[in-house]
Amino acid sequence: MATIDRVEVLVTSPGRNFVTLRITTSDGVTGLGDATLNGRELAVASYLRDHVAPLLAGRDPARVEDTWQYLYKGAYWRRGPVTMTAIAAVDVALWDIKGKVAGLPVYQLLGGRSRDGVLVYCHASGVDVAALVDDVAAYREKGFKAIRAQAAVPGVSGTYGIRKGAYYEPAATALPEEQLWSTEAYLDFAPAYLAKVREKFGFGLHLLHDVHHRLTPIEAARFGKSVEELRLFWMEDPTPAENQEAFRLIRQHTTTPIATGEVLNSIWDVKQLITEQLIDYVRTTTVHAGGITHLRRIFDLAALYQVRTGSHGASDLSPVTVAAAVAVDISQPNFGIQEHMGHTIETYEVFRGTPQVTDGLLHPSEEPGLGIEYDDEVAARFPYQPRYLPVARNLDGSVHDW
Ligand code: CS2
Ligand code: MG
Repeated sequence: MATIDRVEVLVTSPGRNFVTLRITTSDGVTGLGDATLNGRELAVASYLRDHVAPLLAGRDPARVEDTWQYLYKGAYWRRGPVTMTAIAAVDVALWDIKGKVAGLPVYQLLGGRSRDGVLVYCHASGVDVAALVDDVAAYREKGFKAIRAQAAVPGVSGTYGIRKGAYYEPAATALPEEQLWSTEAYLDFAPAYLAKVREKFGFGLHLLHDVHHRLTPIEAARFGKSVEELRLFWMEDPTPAENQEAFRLIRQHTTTPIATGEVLNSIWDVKQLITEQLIDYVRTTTVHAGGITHLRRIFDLAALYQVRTGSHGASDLSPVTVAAAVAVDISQPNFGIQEHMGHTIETYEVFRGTPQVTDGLLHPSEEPGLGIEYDDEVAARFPYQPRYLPVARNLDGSVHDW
């Protein structure tokens, strides 16, 4: 029997920080898992290096489920982003190994294709409405069928989601940047610019919007009602996600579909949202919700309640997560949509083989495992850089949800 021989925690920053776990078996087979937690990267690196690697040595790499249970139940302390990201990295690396040993891409191990390709949505944004409309047009030209639209609220420096250069990278400063936020200004402005986008492009486009946890339930209800005629694909994170019950009030007031879950890490965190049908799309990911093993458990629960999947796919999730997401998405019956922001060219040089979008769809690699190779030499050119997400403050100086 092959055993786990080597466990390495790799940190690189080709445009942004990524933490990657590489497991090597006694037969020389390697597997990769993403362990990136934006702004708290080294906490997961330490969790893996100091507390997980010593437990993995000598174990059977084929025992994916048992290793998951061992790390989850065996820690005694459960859930939370740091723990679940660390467990996810091990889980995904073991699935990668299992695929390579079997000579099959991971999606084949998950039951094979349920669909021809994975529908993705990209991010259009603008410093004003005209710039947003131009950006949406440019993404349509590239073949995207689903587009998220965000415009800078006039006078509000802390508007979420506005790209400045070629890439949107909110974790851009060595200490958190403080930005101003006004809910009133946002609520007056956002429905109007979303209406402009609809007016310009019609209904033959899936239009999405991310509220980014900034509203109270009653404000979110008002927002959802005010955009009902625009038939959004979804409004995302209308209110902070940790209070599952809060979504009931939003639900009772609007038919605008609701997506949430990018910051949630386990089936327990989404149980009420799903079983009480308080949302339409669950946004948990392989990297922050315990790997392929646990994510499928969440998605299967969601299927029973007609909740579809819509996994987070921002640039702070590494190409290893893109590959793992596509493997799950292509096979999962209740798949809805996959977020895809893309990565810098340098990132693609570190993570060779990352799936690319064609005609608005992602396709899984046909290579055994996940199909990603980590280039140590290129990675070494980009050492870790402390980077933090911004912090939002209301106009009176109090801290708001970013
Ligand atoms: C976002 C993310 O992609 C999204 O929907 O909400 O950009 C999020 O802000 C980052 O992943 C935070 O690390
Ligand atoms: Mg989001």
